[in-house]
Amino acid sequence: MTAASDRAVFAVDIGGTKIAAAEVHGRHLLDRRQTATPRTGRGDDLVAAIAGLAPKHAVSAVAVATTGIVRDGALTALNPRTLPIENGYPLAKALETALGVPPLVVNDAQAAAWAEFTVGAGRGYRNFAFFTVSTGIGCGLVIDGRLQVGATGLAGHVGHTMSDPGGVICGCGRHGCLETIASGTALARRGSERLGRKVGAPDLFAAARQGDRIAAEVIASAVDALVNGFADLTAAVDIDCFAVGGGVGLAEGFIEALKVRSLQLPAVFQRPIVAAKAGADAGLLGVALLFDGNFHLK
Ligand code: BMX
Ligand code: ZN
Repeated sequence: MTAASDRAVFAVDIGGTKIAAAEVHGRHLLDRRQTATPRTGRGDDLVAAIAGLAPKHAVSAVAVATTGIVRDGALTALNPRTLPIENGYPLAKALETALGVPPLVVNDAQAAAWAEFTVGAGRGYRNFAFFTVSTGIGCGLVIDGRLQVGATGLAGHVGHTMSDPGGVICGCGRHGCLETIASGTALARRGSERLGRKVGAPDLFAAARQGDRIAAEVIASAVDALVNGFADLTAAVDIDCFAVGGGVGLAEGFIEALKVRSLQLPAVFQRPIVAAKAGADAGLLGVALLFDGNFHLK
């Protein structure tokens, strides 16, 4: 192993709306900056935006967390509504050309799960799941202490397991995915439909707090879908603890509602549900920690 932790890692987190970057020294983020994600559908525009965020001095280590499926350094959107991009865009290769060093590229939720597992809410567990409930629903799994990426990069994409067989079509092409019921985007869409006026997820939470029964029902169906998703995952791989983050996940009362609903499940499926701790920059930190740990993707 090199003395990787002695040097800064230029870490990048590509989301559907913004690209964040920082120089990560050990566990510390310095010079954090961000720019709007170019939603042109062209991977080269993402790379140009990242190059614009790079430090002026030469970088010796680059680590990238990104929404979407990462396979052999190539990026494909599972839900192209989140990030429009050509299938199999060679992100690692293009970044190496732009920045001069081969980067580590990992899915955003997988990277954030690693940060939570290493320094956040997942410390001390061996079988751990991190969920981000935000624009979409991302998930990263650590099983027996190892981050799961999967043979094709798909591991943890639990946002695209089925919650409602008769549900609406998802950007991934399946019907009734968890992401179509419980993501921030889904809450805004379902809330707007049911209330007959345009609302965002924060408006829906505010309405529910003020006693609006319909808003509360829409949120309750998201809570129900997520808790059942947790139970499915527990049945599949016996998770020890679920940490929940993201703008919706950390909305006031949401985790409490998940816990209350979870107590109605048969005891065998119940697991601790806790708030994520690594914060909004968990993706940046996690991918830098993976880099420092000489993490290799297949
Ligand atoms: C989508 C999918 C996942 C991602 C998740 C959370 C794409 C482009 N993204 O399910 O890879 O982890 O969203 O992403 O298919 P976020 O941007 O909402 O945090
Ligand atoms: Zn889907």
